[in-house]
Amino acid sequence: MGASLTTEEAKGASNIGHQKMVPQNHPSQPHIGSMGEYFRMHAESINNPAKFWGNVARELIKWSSDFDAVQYGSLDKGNISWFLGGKLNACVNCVDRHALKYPDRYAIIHETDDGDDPRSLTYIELLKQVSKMSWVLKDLGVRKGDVVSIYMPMIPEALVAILACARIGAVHSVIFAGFSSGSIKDRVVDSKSKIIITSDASCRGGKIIGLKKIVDEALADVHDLKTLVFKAGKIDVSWTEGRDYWWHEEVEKWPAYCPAESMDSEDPLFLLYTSGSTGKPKGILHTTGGYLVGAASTGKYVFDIHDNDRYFCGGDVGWITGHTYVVYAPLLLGISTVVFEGTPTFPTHSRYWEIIDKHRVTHFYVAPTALRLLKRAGSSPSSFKMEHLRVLGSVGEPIAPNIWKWYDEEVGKSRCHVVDTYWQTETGSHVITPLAGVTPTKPGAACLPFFGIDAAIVDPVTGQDIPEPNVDGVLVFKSSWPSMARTILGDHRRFQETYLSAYKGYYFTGDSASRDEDGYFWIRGRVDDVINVSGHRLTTAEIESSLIAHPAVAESAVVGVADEITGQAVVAFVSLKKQADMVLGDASLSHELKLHIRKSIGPFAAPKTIYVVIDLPKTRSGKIIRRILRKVTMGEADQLGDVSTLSDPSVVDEIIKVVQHKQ
Ligand code: 6R9
Repeated sequence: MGASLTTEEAKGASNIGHQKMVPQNHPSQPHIGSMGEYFRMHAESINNPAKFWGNVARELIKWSSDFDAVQYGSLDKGNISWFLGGKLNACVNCVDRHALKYPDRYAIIHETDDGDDPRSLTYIELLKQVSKMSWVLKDLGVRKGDVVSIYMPMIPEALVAILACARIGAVHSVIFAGFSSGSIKDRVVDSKSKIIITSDASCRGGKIIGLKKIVDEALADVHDLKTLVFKAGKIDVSWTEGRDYWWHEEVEKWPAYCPAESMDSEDPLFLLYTSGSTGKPKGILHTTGGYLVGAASTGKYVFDIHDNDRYFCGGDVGWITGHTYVVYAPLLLGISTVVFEGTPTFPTHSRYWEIIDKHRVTHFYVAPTALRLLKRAGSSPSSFKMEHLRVLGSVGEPIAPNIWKWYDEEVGKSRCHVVDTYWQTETGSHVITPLAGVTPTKPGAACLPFFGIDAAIVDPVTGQDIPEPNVDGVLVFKSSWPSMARTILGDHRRFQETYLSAYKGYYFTGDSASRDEDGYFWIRGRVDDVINVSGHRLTTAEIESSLIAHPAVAESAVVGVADEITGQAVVAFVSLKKQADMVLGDASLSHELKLHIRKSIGPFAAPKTIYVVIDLPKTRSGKIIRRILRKVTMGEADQLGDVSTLSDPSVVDEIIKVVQHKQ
């Protein structure tokens, strides 16, 4: 749509919503001067991607050898590549070029759980640490193209590990440190990792969690995999000689500079496992050139990052937000990124605001779930100055207008630009978003497509493009963009089926959205069985398969229901195997099943409620009708709709009784 807007329409857009004057402490004007310029640039990015992205890629990224062609392939064929023939190294782009220019600028500002003993790193220190780690990885047998798993807390060393992989051409696969040993095992086995980098423990919210112990459990029957362990010094760990190596002992052996591997633009940079529509997590693969161009260009234009900015993203490095916007975007642009090990509520509900003041943070980026939690807990950002803040970002789920306003007024003192950025693990970087200081915003809307995104709303059934204003449908993109994922590791067919075949020739986001009279996009939520809990992406299928693995469970069905704090919450229904029914009472069983999920997936996936029922509502062909469960859970048992396909309607009455009894 944006591509076809005329200049007149573009002018009209500047009367939309509210737009802030540039705050007085802004170092310079935004990179883009007007909405007209945004529309012109967007049109060029769609109509002449070779020219547009060729220029952006050469401006923001250092190539050791220029690319021959900007883009090749089509969504239809699933053979996308960008910047063909270009050679570069991601780590050189994030570290070396800045270490040469301003060695003493902070690259990483470390904030520990309790604020004591930070290990912040300047760009030159980061270069030294990354170089040493590169040597260590090579010495442990890691070669270009090998996969390295990283299971670490939010500490500077997690970034050192990531960048060292990039430096030697290894593919990093970060596993969120909240995942259980079973999830780690699935991921290291699927990715054929050579080594897993971890820490003895993590310290969050005043609690110590033994990460190495969880890794030990994961590797109990996985052979030929080494571990490299950073010593945070918090606890004793058990040790397997010949398999386990201490980080501090290994780095000491090596020089402070290691040459970087020259990589092809389309060489893999990283894998990140994400929940898909079946139980098995998918290893989403991103390549080097296009991903970096996406990260750097969104950093520059969406966040309007300028030299000397200090940027704080509260996301975890185990998710895509941490990859692109804790590590890559800020470091590619040579600014300082805050790495926060703790939680927003420890020791007080003011932890974020203290960090923002302490480090003179200019950009703050967080998920609405954290804002909801803090607002409800009575956190008072108004008692903090936060005078350097310019841009406030939101990510991961829709942000309700009242939370948007609280963010804007209380945190931003009505003088910051609020950007609600919509994107996915698969898109690599922002796709629908306002540009800070440029796009007039509307609370709750993700606004307009970023450069290169040819967004459309299609009819979910026919797949027909609905170009008119004021429409609802499914959000798709009509052409590829540099930072889109290239494949699912080992399963390109699944990649094509999931993203490229649902609506032929288009990229299918899996989200429904509407477009208003001004062409603004409002993201509504998933149309598949993905559940978004506190910005963590889960599927009904993965929780169901975990439940079924429990010896007492015969069948299970999981639904996502609205929750005031976490956005959505997991509610599970289980029916039991006959013997189990007699042994266990409901309360202890649902407690046990919650523990079981915590152990098999991770604590964040544990259902809020588990209902033990006699049977699940099914069609005559045996398909579970989750729609009915959702309605019953939401207290709408009187609006079940068409129940004629139910094989045994009395099951529903039983379920209603169980749910009402527990509520
Ligand atoms: C970055 C990230 C992707 C899913 C996505 C959508 C939801 C993300 C959003 C948003 C509304 C926003 N989502 N940002 N919904 N407004 N600004 O979260 O990636 O973990 O892969 O999740 O998150 O449903 O499809 P990921």
